Amino acid sequence: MFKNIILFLIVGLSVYSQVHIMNVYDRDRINLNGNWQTIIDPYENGYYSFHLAERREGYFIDYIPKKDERAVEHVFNSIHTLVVPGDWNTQREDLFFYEGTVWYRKNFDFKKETNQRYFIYFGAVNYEAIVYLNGEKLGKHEGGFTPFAFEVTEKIKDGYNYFIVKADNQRKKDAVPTVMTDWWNFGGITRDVFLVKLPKTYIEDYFIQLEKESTNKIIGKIKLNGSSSEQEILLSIPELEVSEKFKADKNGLVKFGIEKNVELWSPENPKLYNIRISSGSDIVNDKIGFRSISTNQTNLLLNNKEIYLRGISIHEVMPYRNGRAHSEEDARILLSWAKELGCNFVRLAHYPHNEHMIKLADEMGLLVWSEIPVYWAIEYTNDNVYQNAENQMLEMIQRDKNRASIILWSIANETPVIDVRNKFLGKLAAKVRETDPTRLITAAMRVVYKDNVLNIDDPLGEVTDVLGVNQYIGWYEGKPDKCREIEWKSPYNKPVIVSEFGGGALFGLRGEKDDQWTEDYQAWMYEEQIAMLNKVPFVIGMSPWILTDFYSPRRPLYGIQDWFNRKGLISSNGEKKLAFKVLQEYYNRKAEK
Ligand code: GCB
Repeated sequence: MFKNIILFLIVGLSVYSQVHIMNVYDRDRINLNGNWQTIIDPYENGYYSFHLAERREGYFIDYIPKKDERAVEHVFNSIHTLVVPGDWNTQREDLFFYEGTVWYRKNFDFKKETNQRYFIYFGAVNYEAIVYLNGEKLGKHEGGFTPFAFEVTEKIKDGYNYFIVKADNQRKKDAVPTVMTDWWNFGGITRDVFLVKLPKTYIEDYFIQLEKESTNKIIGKIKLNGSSSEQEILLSIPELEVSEKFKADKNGLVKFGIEKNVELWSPENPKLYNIRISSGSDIVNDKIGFRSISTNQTNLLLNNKEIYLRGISIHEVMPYRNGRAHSEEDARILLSWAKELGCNFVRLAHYPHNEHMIKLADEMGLLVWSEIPVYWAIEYTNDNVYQNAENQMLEMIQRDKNRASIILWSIANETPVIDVRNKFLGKLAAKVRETDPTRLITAAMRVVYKDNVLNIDDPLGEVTDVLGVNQYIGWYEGKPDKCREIEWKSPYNKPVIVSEFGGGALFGLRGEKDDQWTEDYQAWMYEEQIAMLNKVPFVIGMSPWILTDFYSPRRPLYGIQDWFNRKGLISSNGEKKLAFKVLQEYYNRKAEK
C-alpha cells in the first residue's frame, strides 16, 4: 500500500512539467513526422488493468517477452501505422467513426550532445495526450488544438530510444469542447512533432508588438529559461536600425519600449520586419509586423483608419481528402481561396488553427479572428472546465501573440445566455485582457429575431470590444427574402461583425432559387443577406459560414449531406459554388470604395 502511494506521488509529480518553445520552425530540431506504429485500444487496455487500476506495464513499455515467459497480447508492428501529422479518421476506413484511444510509437537512434537540452514538441494532439519516453511518463496534455512540449534532456539516451503517445479523442461532457459540436472529432497526432535541441540557457519567450493604440512605440518582453546570472540579451531589427542590448533580471526577464517610425502592417501592405533575438549561444529569428487595432464607438480602426472586414469563416479542413489541414501547403490553398474571394479577413473557427495558417496570414495580408472551442453548452459551472478553457486560451496566445494578422481573440461561440456563462466568460475576457492588452476581444453570439427585430441584447456584449453575431435568416429562420423585413438593433455602442450566416448547397445541384440544397438557393440567400447587412450602420464586417464543406456527424442526410455540412462556398472536392461569385462580386465592390 505504502509503496503504491509513493509510486502515485512520483507519477503525479512528473506530470505537467510543460515548457514553452517559441517559433519552433526556427529552432534546431529533428523531425519526428512520418509513419508511427499504432495500436487501436477502445477499452484502454494498454492503460488500465482489468480492475481499472493504472497499469505499470502498459502499452507504453516496449516489452518484448522472453520465450515462454507469459502471454503478451499486443505488439507494435509495421503494418498498423498512421502518418503523422494527420487525423486517423481519414487515413483508415476502419477509423472513420472511431473515438477512443490509439497508441502511437516512434523509435529512433540518437546521439546526445553535451551542454544541450532536448525537448519533445507536439503541434497538437486531439484530444488528450499522454507521452512516454523509453517507457517513462513525461506528462499529459489536454486540448486538441494547441502545442505542448516536455523536456527530455535527462531521459533521452545515446542509441535506441522510443516515444509512445496515448492519444485519446473520447468526447467528454466536461471537456472543451464538450460532447456536442458541428465538426468531425478528428483524432490523433494532427500536427508536427519535433525533437528540439536548445542550449542550456535558451530564449523561452518574447512578445514584440506596438503598444496599444500607438503607431510608433514598440513594446516587448523577452524571457530566458535556465539563466543563472543576469544575462545579456540582444535584440536587433536591422531595417529599423534597432540594435539593443539588455540585461535580464534574475528571473531571466527583460521589458522594453522603443520609439520608432515603422512602416505599418496592413492587408494592402503586409510589411514584416526581420527580428533577431540572441543571448549566449541561443539565437531565434522571426518576422514581425507592426499595426494598431482599436475601436471608436461602432467603428473598427486599423492603424487609426476605419476598416470594413471582408471575411470568410474557415474550418481547419482540406477539401479533396477532407481531413485536418496541417501543412504550409494546405494553409496556402485555403488562404488563397480567401484572397480570391476578395477577403481582407478570416475567422479561423472554432479552435486555434495550426501555426502555418497564422504565419501565412501575416505574409498574405489577412486579418485574423482566432478562437478557442468554448462552443455551445460546455459546463460553465465546473471550475476544471474553466481552467481548461483558460489554459487553451493562454496556449493560443502564447504561440501567436507576435502575429500582426491577429486582431481579435474570440472567447466563445454561440453559448447559452445564462448567468453562469456570463460569469465564466467575464472572467475569461479579463484574463485575456491582462495577458494581451494589445488586441481586441470578441465572441460569436447566436442572435435570433423576434417580431422582425434582431436585437443584439446578449449581456456578453458588455465584456467584448467587438460583437460577433451569428444569424441564419434565410436558412434556419425563414426564406432568404425574410432579410428584407428585419430591423437590426444594438444597445451597445460597439462594432458588430456578422460572424456567421449561410446555408447548405450540394455542388452541381441546380434548380429554382427557392429549392433548398441547390446552389441557386444558396446564391439567392447570399444576395439577400448582403443587401440587408450593407444597410446596417454598425456592421463593420462579416465572415459568412463557410469557405469549404466539412465533415460533421450532425449531417447524415442521404444523397445531399452524406456527413458533410454543405454550407461551404467551395465543395468537399474543391469546386466553387454559385454563391462564391456572389460574395466575390460584393467584396470587389466594397474594396473599390
Ligand atoms: C452555427 C455554428 C457552426 C455551425 C453552423 C451550422 O451557428 O456556430 O459551428 O456549423 O451554425 O452550420 O449550423
